[in-house]
Amino acid sequence: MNKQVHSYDVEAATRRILIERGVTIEDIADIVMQMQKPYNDNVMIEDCIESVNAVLGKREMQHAILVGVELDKLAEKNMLSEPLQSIVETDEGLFGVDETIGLGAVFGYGSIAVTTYGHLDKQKVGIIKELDTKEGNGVHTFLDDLVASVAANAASRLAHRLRDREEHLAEEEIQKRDQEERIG
Ligand SMILES: [Ca+2]
Repeated sequence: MNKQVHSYDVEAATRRILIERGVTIEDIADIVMQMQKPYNDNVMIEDCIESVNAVLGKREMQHAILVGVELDKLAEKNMLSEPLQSIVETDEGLFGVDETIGLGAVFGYGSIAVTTYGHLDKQKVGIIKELDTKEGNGVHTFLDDLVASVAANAASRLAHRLRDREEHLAEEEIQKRDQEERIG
């Protein structure tokens, strides 16, 4: 029988891999802040951090990060087969699988997540830009899109939560909705 991996281990590995690749929760929260500020002047960095943490608790997001970053790491070590090695290593212009993996993980958080992801993909805000331009400093072909995906999900989640709060939904109801979001 195959060994079942505990979800705590998967989440811990996801968090570890982000730190290992130079991306902190705060880096992602800063992007969320920039995305939400124009729509909600009262948004606090703590809200953004909380939202990023919640998104990282989602299995679909964890799996996307683990797959994408693994490919970045293998490319860095020259361990992919050609021609994929060269394509990933050079972040070849027409290679879109990195964007597709990031996009695939934003559907669970609704249309705001999808449009925010598209915006981040074009504008490359904050750490995303740093990763995108980190020439000669490792391969981050997948990581920039995955960070955009986490940030877009966290921004969408936060937008909905802020509205729930405005409408004075009971904290219990907000928590319940959150648990349901986690499935997927
Ligand atoms: Ca990319």
